[in-house]
Amino acid sequence: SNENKLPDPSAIKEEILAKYPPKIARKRAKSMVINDPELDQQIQSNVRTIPGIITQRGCTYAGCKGVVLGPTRDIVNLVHGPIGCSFYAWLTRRNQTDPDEQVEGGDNYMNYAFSTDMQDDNIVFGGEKKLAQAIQEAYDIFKPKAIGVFSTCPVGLIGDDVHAVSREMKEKLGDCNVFGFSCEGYKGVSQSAGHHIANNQLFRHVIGLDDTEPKHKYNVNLLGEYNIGGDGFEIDRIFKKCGINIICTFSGNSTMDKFANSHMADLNLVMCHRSINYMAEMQETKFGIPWFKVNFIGAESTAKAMRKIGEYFEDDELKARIEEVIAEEMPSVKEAVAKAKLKSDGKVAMLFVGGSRAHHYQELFGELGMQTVSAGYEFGHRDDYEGRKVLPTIKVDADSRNIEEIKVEKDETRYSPRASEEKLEALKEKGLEISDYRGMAPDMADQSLIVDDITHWETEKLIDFYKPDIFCAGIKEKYVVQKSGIPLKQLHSYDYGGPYAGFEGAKNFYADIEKILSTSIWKKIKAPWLNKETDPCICAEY
Ligand code: CFM
Ligand code: HCA
Repeated sequence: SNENKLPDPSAIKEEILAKYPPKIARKRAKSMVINDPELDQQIQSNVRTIPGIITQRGCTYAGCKGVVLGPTRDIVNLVHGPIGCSFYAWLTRRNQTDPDEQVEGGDNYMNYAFSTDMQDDNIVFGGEKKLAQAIQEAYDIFKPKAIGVFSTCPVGLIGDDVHAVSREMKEKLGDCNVFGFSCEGYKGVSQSAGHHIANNQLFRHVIGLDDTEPKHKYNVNLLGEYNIGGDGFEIDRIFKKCGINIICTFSGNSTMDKFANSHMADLNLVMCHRSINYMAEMQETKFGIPWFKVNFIGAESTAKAMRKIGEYFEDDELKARIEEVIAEEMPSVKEAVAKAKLKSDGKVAMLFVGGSRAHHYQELFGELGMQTVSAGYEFGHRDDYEGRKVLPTIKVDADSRNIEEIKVEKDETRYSPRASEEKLEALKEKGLEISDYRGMAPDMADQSLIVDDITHWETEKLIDFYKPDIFCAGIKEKYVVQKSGIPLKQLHSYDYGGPYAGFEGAKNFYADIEKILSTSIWKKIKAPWLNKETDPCICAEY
């Protein structure tokens, strides 16, 4: 939290709500919380967006196909649906990969857009035959290790059984792991349902297939890191330097083989909790792999995460190495931040992104001396705002309605002896609570405004109120915000920059924010919709 006193947003909150019909105002009021870190506040989240209101959200298919499975290079991700669903998910997320990592010229299908290209007659007569043909065709051309089949909205509406077709084709092809995802776009209330479906199917069809003992001393998985703009590469660099082996990252720069062997890890590190907590929980239950939350966004958070890992392994040599690495990396970070701070110190930011970055990036802005006055997730759940303490009370998650809960049982043959009850108790005593993390709210200042699933109307009004020096969101928000005079930094794609994770990433971020804050170009712009002469559609009320 920050000592700077923030303006009281209650009046602007009332003004925003006054524009809505009463029923909608009552609903939106619960998703807008004036933060008081002292109070046990609740925020409404993970509920259906009100029809007719425009927000930032995407769909279940995006969360499953694009987010979780998108960054895996050697699986053919075949979209069963109309071509648009595949086209608009084609290389838009900037997840990077290194096909030469294990063997030179290794398989990489990420550049392709695979689709069954559903047509009207498939909607009327069914598309299962076409799907089987497409799987066969992809197999004949690429001979991939695996093919994932992703359902789009029409698949659910007409009832094509992607799982039955996948099973049949897996049997027919013999050496290719074919499995389907019931990730129809309309399921759940946002991308979040898609994460859950992806986690379940990966766990069911891939995790645990390869029991090879890792050769390294310290073996971890990094969960919820997608290698956007090369973030995962920078984290890999730091881990290598410290002598820690990442068996598998879920799912940045991942391969099917890495997934299959990931249950042999000693520890799971969870970066984006929202998208991958299901995997952490299931691996903990079945294989006894403990997990804790880490954040590699921010140099200080990176150092903190590495130290926590050192503590976990209880090895003095490792701890000393981690300290050495931090000492090597920090001086240039400090130099970079001091330079950027000349521009950034005391400035304010607003962050409205996804399900974790609106929290994680507050660390980086904090290092720059900038305060986040208002923030929110697109599709976070209450635990992402409030911390894990709320988990037992959120059983009625709106998005779990259509998701098959998979029953996970302890696997005695593989259960990690490293995760004994005593070990977990000992860690707790050291203040290293396993499976514990803080949400966004306790880390934000008194009177900051937290808004879930923010609408365009709310965005406009809040920009007017706070007049932030920078607004962080995605591509759909970017140009509207900039035309209203405020620079927008994309925290999804990084505006084609990055990496921003780890030590090198922090330096990149400082420099990019410094550049943005050094220009006054956006203030010189007059939004076209404010010009009555040139905009014929102007609303009288504006
Ligand atoms: Fe996790 Fe992500 Fe995010 Fe996310 Fe996303 Fe993303 Fe995001 Mo875009 S997995 S919740 S569904 S950190 S794609 S890499 S940037 S909205 S904040
Ligand atoms: C998604 C992907 C997205 C979109 C980003 C944006 C991403 O939600 O389907 O709106 O700019 O990070 O690529 O979140």
